[in-house]
Amino acid sequence: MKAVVAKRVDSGSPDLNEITDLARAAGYEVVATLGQTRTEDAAYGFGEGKVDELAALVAETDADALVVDNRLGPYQTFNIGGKLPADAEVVDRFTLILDIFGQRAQTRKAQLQVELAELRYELPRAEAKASLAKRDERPGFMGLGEYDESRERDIKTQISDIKRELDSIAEKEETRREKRRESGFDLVALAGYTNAGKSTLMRRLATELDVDENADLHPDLDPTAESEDRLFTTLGTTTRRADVGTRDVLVTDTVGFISDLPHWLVESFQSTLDSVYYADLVLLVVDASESVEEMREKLVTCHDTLYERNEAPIVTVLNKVDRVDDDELADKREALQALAPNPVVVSGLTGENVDDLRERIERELPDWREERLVLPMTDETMSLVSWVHDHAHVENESYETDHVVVEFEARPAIVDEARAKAGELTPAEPR
Ligand SMILES: Nc1nc2c(ncn2[C@@H]2O[C@H](COP(=O)(O)OP(=O)(O)OP(=O)(O)O)[C@@H](O)[C@H]2O)c(=O)[nH]1
Ligand SMILES: [Mg+2]
Repeated sequence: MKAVVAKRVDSGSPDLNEITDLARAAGYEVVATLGQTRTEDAAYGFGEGKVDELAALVAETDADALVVDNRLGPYQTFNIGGKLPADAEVVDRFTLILDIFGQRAQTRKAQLQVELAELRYELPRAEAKASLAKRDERPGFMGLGEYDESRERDIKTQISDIKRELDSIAEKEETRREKRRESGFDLVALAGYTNAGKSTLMRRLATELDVDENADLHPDLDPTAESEDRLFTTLGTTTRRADVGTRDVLVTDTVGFISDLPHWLVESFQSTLDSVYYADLVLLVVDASESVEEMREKLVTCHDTLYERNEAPIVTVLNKVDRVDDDELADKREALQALAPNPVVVSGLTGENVDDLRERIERELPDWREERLVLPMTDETMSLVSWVHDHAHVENESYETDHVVVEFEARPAIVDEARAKAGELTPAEPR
C-alpha cells in the first residue's frame, strides 16, 4: 500500500513528520509528501491547483491513498476524491488512526473500542442520509430512505450494546484495581505522548513477575518484545510489578496520547486511560530528544488529556537523555520549567538514572501511616493479624496473655480498613 501525504497550514511551514509516521504505522509506504501554506479553500481545503498537483502525484506514483492531516468536510473529501484516480482514496487523520487501532486491536476491549469509534463516525452520516432521503418525495428514493433509517436504528442499537459490554469490562477492571490496592499495592501509571518511551521504561522498572490477566494476548509482555520506533505501538494496557524501595508497586503501561483527535474517537478509548486516571501516581513521560517546541506541544496535549479527570500527583519524566547533551538539557529544562517542574531525567534505553526514578516514585507516592492496634486474643484476631501481614509492613508484633499488639505501616486506606476490622472483633472471654 502506497500513500502520498499532504498537510495544509494557515501560516508558517507545515510539519509533515507526524502524519508521515502515522501513515507508516498504518502500513503505508509513503511515496511523496507535500505541504501547503494558505487559508482554507471552501471546496477543497487545499488550493485547487495544489489538489491537481497532488492528484498528479498520486497517479504518477500509483499510490493507493492520499493521506491528509487536516480536518476535511464531507464535501471537501468528495471533491478531492473526484480528482484522484478512481482506485485511490482520501484518508484523513482520524480514519488513519482508527485504521491503526483496528489493525492492532488484540483484546476484546480494544476491538470493541474500535468498533464503537467506527460506529460513532458513521452515525451522523447515516442520519444525514436518512433525513435527506426522507425529504426527497420522489417515489424512487423512498426505498433508500427506509434503508437508511433502519441503518441508523441499527447503528444506535449496536452502539448501546457495545457501550454496555465496555461498561461491564470497566467495572471488572475497577474491581481488580480495588483488589490490588487492598493487597497493599500502590498503583503507578505511565502516561505520555505516543513514542515517548513508556513501554521501554516499563520494562526497566518491572521485575520478572507479571500480573496481567491478559498476558497471552499482549504483545508487550512477550519477553522478546521490542519497542518500535513508530506511533501507537501499545494499544492495550499492561501491568507489572515494579521494584521500588519498600513499597509494593504495580506499574501500568497504556496507550499513548496524540494531538488533534475528534471527540468521538477520544471517548471511545476513554476507559483505556482509567488506569491512568485512577492511579496513585502518574509518570508523564516526555521524549527529551525532540525540539523544545515539539516537547511543549506534546506536554500541552498530555496535560489537556490528564487534567480533565486525573487526581493523582504527576511526575514528569524526561526520557531519552542519552541523546541529549548536558547544555541542551539544561536549556530545555529551563524553557519548559512551567509545564514540567522538577522533572526526573532518565534513559529507558540505557537505564541511566532509572534508580533515581525509583526513589522519586517512592517519595511521591501518598504517605503511609503508622498504626498500633491492641487486639483481644481470639481466633478472629489471628486472621486479622495475618491480613495485616498481607497488606502492610508489620514493624512489631507482641503477644501478651490476653491481647496482641501489632504495630505496622500501610497506605491510609489499609489502616482505615484494619481499624474497622479491629472494631468488629468480639472481645475475648474473661478468664
Ligand atoms: N535513544 C533512546 N531511545 C529510546 C529510549 N526509550 C525509548 N526509546 C525508543 O523510542 C521508541 C519508542 O519507545 P516505546 O517504549 O515503544 O514508546 P511508547 O511511549 O511505549 O510508544 P507507544 O506505545 O507507541 O505509545 C523505540 O524505538 C525505543 O527504542 C531512550 O531512553 N533512549
Ligand atoms: Mg508503548
